[in-house]
Amino acid sequence: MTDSGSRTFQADRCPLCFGDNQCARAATPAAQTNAGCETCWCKRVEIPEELLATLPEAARGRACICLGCCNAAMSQPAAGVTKTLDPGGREAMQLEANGQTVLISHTGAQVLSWQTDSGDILWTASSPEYVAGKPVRGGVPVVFPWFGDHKSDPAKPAHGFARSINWQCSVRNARSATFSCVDTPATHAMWDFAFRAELTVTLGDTLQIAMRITNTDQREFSFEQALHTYFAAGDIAEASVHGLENVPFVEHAREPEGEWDASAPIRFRAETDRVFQQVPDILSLRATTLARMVTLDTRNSRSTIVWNPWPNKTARLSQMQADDWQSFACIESANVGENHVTLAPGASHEMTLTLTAATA
Ligand code: TA6
Repeated sequence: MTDSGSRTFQADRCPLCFGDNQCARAATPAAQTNAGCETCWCKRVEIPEELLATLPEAARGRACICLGCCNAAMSQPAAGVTKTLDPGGREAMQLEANGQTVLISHTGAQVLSWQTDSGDILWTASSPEYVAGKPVRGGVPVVFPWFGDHKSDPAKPAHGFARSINWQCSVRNARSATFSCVDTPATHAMWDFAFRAELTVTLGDTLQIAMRITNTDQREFSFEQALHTYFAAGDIAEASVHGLENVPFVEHAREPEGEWDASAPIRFRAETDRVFQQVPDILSLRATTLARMVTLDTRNSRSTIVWNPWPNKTARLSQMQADDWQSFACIESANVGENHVTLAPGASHEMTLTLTAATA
């Protein structure tokens, strides 16, 4: 027996309301055969950690939280978790922890902002157009299952469909939320494979985004992916990207810089749209006019795209004011082209990006 506060813990009673937690058992089909809890409710991942932390040590994983308490916990998001709307009026989730805030839209599981004590590390267009189902220009659009224009059908959406569909969200706590989506008839019409995609955002001293793709089909499939991150750069003319010196790349810009030193950090002096392959895990963006250095630490990302549209391409893009190009740099953690990913049925692949912002 363990004394939990003013009352003694009993394994067959809810450790929170001390009610008879048969109602919890009654709610699980297997329990109707008196086989006891099918899965102990104290282990259910949806129950916020803060609530589980109130249980006596001996109760964790043993007692069943009664249905009433469980539902009460589920209906009240944990502290620091706010169900909200993104600026386009779509469902969004806001996590607040240790002085930082991250906003994630259910549309495309798109991280839209990461507010820190030195401001928003991410950039969003100055007049973003919020069209139902269309990605916002900015934040971290999720690119899947192809990068860029579709290789054979220009009618299919650039950068795939993942960033334009609604993802489901399950929140662990104020520090972590997982968004997920699976194939639908609409996705099969564009890419005829069964899959599950999960994006887990974790807020701590860093911002971590983990993108996990699982092949739930009977056939092997290949895909491209990217976390197409728009970073606030202050004045792009004073920004630089470090870590890609002497790394093989292909320049896709229509009006690129004439000559540059590939052995030096990247500076932006013209339209830049470089796809690097066999990239290192650690890169950084120095945003001098923001007195900021952002470090990108990736796992299982073998490609990086560095992009700024410069004025002429900006004029051809949606959701861009004429001078928006001056204030952002895209550094996209990816697996594209020769580094596309191939998964056997049942296999998964997880690419992670961990961002750290520091004063520089
Ligand atoms: O990542 C670089 C890029 O492929 C550019 O060529 C440009 O098209 C950019 O992505 C933005 O694409 P979007 O479809 O979001 O306008």
